[in-house]
Amino acid sequence: MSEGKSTTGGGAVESVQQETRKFPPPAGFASGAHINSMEQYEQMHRESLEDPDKFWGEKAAELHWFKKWSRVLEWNLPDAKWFIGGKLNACYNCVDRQVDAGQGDKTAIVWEGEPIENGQPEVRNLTYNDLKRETSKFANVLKSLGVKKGDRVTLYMPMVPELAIAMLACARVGAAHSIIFGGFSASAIKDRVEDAHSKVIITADGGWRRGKIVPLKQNVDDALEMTDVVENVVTLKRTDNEVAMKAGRDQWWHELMDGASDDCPCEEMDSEDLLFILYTSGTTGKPKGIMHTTGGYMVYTYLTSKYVFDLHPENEDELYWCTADIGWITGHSYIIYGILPNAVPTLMYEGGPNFPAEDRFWDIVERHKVTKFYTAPTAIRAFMKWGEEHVKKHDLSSLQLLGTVGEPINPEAWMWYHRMIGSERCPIVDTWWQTETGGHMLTPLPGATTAVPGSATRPFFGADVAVVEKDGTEVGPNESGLLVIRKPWPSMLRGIYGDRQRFIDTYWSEIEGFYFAGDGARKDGDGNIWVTGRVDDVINVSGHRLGTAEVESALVSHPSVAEAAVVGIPHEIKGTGIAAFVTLKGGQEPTDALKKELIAHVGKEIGAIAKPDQLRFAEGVPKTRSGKIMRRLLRELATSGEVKGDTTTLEDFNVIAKLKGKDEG
Ligand code: 6R9
Repeated sequence: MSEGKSTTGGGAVESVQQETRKFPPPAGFASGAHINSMEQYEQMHRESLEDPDKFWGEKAAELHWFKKWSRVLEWNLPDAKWFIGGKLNACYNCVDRQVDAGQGDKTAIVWEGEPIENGQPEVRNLTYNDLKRETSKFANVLKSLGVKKGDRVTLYMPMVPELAIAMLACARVGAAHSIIFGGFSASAIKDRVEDAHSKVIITADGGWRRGKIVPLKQNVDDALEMTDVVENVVTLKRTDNEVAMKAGRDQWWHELMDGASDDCPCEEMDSEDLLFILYTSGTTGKPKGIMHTTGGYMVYTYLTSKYVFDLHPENEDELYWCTADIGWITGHSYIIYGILPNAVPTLMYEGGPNFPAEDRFWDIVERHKVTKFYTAPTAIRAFMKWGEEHVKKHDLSSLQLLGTVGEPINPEAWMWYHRMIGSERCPIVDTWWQTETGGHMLTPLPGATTAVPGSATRPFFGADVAVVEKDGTEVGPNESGLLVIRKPWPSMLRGIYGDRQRFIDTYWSEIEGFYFAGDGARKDGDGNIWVTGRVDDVINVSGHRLGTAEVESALVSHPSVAEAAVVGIPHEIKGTGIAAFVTLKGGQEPTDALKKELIAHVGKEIGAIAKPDQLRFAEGVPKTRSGKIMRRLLRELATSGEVKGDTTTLEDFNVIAKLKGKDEG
């Protein structure tokens, strides 16, 4: 199925520069695909940009609307409104619509829990009828707690069906959810509930992760010690560990659900009503609450799911699995909101990829007969490291398509995925997008696009993605530039919650007239785009975004620390690891014990994903004369121990020599 030859060899960056292997859509796949030729893709892409009203009007009509829109798009840079005047409900499109169509008994969610007891995994199937009943009941629970249309509800839950139920119930009553990934700490919860003014939190006693209990309720309790905005906490029993229940504030999920009516019609929401807020890291210490509204987000995630994963509800075997956590945008868009309206069952897995053993994912694929599989490069690299024997134990012949998301995939990992998991017969879709874009922006279409390992290839319909200079002009073939989006697309962010200025400064000020993504890229002679990574102070650790400033402020919040500088460094599995340089306050001793304590402190302040891989003590960090930390020098130092290149803007040349002398990495 493949052609061309490899010229690759070394690390990710080098091999991306030279990649020449090409993988046209497998013939058997293309014939049954929604979009099955490059001509068809190009024509539709052109139409989508030239006449967005017609293109998106037709596509939006594939969803259910209580009231049709009067205009498709209103664009006043940087504000887009889509499907103006249209009324719809996200939960209705995910659930009720399938029930109305006589498909109530069809499986909507296949869930597998982490623990395996007596050799048996815990599995639950939820039909659209089940989801309608449960989301209606929980919607009534939310109402009984005083939640109204327009309120924000925080969800801090494990990957259990009740998380999907809670988010869809929010959509049902018209409240925006703010989901916090279960790996985040108590202070992260506190910051987010305060920023969102969220009066209700839905959590669980715990969640399972690699055989251990994550104490979710305890973290919520700790967070609520620090703030008093939250009035009600609903706790799901999942792990049966002891938790404290505070009278007047805390209630059990099952007790509230017991008495709840299963009748709750979906609220008719305006197309531009807020569907959710999702916090993501930026270049300052404070996370940004990215806002997504209902109509455009639903249409775009529905359509990208349909075409990029080539979903076929008429195929009774179709079973789609995205391994992300719902706490990230990938889980929002491509476990729930984009997939359910396609009436294709979506698999949700609670636990880790290597529990109880390194073959857990492949065991799940085999047992459930997964057809479409979407994961992250960091996971693929971990599987490569764990060894082929774990894969070979399982029959993966049900798989038809593979996807990746989160960071650039190095061609070696792409080839391994293609060969070991896809048996050289499954197309791979490498999808570039962001929390802010809501859905896929660059991606192959599996029945049309010739894939090239390491490139996310072409823009999706409606996406006008370009690689430009600072002045907005396009760079030439193979030249590096900045990745921008030049026209509005339906699922674009509508703002940062409560911070209009930051929205303008971050996305709309760097390159005039265009959305600036924060990534660098180049376009090759064939028109394929290669995303090379962040060009701002955001680092991508295992596909999860972290601001260097966020980690720095966690470090300086420790009483022993005077100053900290954090940089990303290459990491075999995580893609990017974290190196921290720390200056201690006078009188503090740079001991190993303190180093451990500081690393643990970052875990406590942000979450385990933010823990530095290296921590070095320094007498000072190098800065430019204008006071900017010289991250490039620190990166070089942390990576190679050497500092080359231009240091003429350094404030204190001495600092480098001292850092080198004190290398404790
Ligand atoms: C969906 C998601 C966004 C950042 C983005 C970029 C990186 C994501 C990528 C990719 C190269 C891909 N990124 N997918 N880089 N190729 N296929 O990950 O959202 O968490 O907001 O991160 O991730 O750097 O700017 P988010």
